[in-house]
Amino acid sequence: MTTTQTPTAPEPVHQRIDAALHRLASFGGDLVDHANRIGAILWSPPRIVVVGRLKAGKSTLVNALIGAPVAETAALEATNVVTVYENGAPSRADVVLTDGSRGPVPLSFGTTVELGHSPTDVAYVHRYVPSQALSRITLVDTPGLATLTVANAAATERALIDGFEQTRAASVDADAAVFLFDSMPRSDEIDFLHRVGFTPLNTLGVLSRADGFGRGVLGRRDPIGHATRHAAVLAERLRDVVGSVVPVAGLLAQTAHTGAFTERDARALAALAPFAPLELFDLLDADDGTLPVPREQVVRLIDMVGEYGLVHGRHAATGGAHGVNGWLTSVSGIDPLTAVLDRSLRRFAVLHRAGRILSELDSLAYSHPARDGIREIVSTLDSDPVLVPVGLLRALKSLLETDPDAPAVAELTRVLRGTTIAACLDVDPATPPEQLRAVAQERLVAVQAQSLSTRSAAEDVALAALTRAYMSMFRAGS
Ligand SMILES: Nc1nc2c(ncn2[C@@H]2O[C@H](COP(=O)(O)OP(=O)(O)OP(=O)(O)O)[C@@H](O)[C@H]2O)c(=O)[nH]1
Ligand SMILES: [Mg+2]
Repeated sequence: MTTTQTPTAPEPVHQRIDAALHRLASFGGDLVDHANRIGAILWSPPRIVVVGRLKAGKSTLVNALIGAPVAETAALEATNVVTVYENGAPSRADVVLTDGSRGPVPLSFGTTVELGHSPTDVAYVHRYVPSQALSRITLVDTPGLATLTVANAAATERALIDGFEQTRAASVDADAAVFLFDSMPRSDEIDFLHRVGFTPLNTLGVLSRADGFGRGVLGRRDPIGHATRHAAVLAERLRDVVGSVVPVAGLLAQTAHTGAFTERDARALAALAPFAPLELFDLLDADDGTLPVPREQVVRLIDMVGEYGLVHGRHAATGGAHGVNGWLTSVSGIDPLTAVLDRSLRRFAVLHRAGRILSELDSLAYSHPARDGIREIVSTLDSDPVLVPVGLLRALKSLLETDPDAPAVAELTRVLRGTTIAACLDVDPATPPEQLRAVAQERLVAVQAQSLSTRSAAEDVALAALTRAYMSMFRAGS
């Protein structure tokens, strides 16, 4: 490992686990099936779940990310079942019931799922959509959390808890979360995230509906600029919950990415250019025929680009639908969001998935008649320096569950976040390799000293994982 390489790159992690699965399959018998089943988990894209309050804009954001209007967002239609959107052709849907059974369900009008079951019997709907965007991640849309809809929260929780044995088949196995809120999240929403086992490393905050933030488009401050500054404040306040907070106007991104905006819409928007913003809304309210385009057309524009787009998108409309789509994309914040999803969130999602697979192997090593051979495979993986970050993340998760105030929490988080050895050690990026070695050795000694008086089994595991991490950093410099 050199200082320029990331110690948490996922691809070598995949290769190591794949090699271990080949060894597992070589034992023959039912272990071939186990290896295939676990291999399918390994090679499928990580699952990112979108959670948040009722009407926070979750389904709209899912559509924007997929680039097709597949998730229901009608103002009166709340999402009432967890829905997994996975890349696949032809477009189709399965329903997975709470007893783990699964069967195909028809799609009406090409997108709406005909459940044929009461939502309380449904664990989740599995939608296959041909989509380039879904080839790297699978997205999971969830019913909104709200104190008034306990059933919704229960449905989401039931599908997210990574249950073993009896609930495994009915769990969506999420690896990371996008947490949407349009103001400060409530404590019950935060509790929910902790309960389903997400850490700030695999949770990204989204300040949604940024186009209407504060007093909206008619306010003194630009809502998106205001939302951007507020996102930085929220990121600081929510640092125990999310890794960062990105402001996003999902509606604007959805319109731009789904091709909903036509040339006719662009002409109508351009025709509204002569009016001052306030005058525009007054004329719309008065509905006295003074507007140069029919009222329904203006209402359609607001449905697609919001009041913000109506006011500020007019200048872009002279460039036609293409001009408007480009402008919508740039102000929506979708590109920065996609970049974070693709880099940090996906990285931790992949590590999380790898951890899940190691747990599967652990339980096989415990229960299978060929346990000795399987234990050998597990111990080879456990001592592999490439899998160090997987062990760190597993240790962090269990420490957060049992002893969230333990000092190792901050240390594990820092080492996991680092993409270079210097960052993992929290030293100047220009630190020469021999000095990095010395710092790694100091940390190693400190961790070993702490190991003499631990408070819990989870802390023991955490310190062992840190020992392995510092050891591999120490060796990397030699
Ligand atoms: N102006 C504006 N409106 C938005 C934005 N995102 C969503 N909306 C609107 O908010 C309403 C709810 O959006 P959804 O995406 O259905 O919200 P949801 O969180 O999936 O709602 P539930 O599934 O019912 O919890 C819809 O009318 C959307 O058009 C946004 O970024 N800006
Ligand atoms: Mg929804």
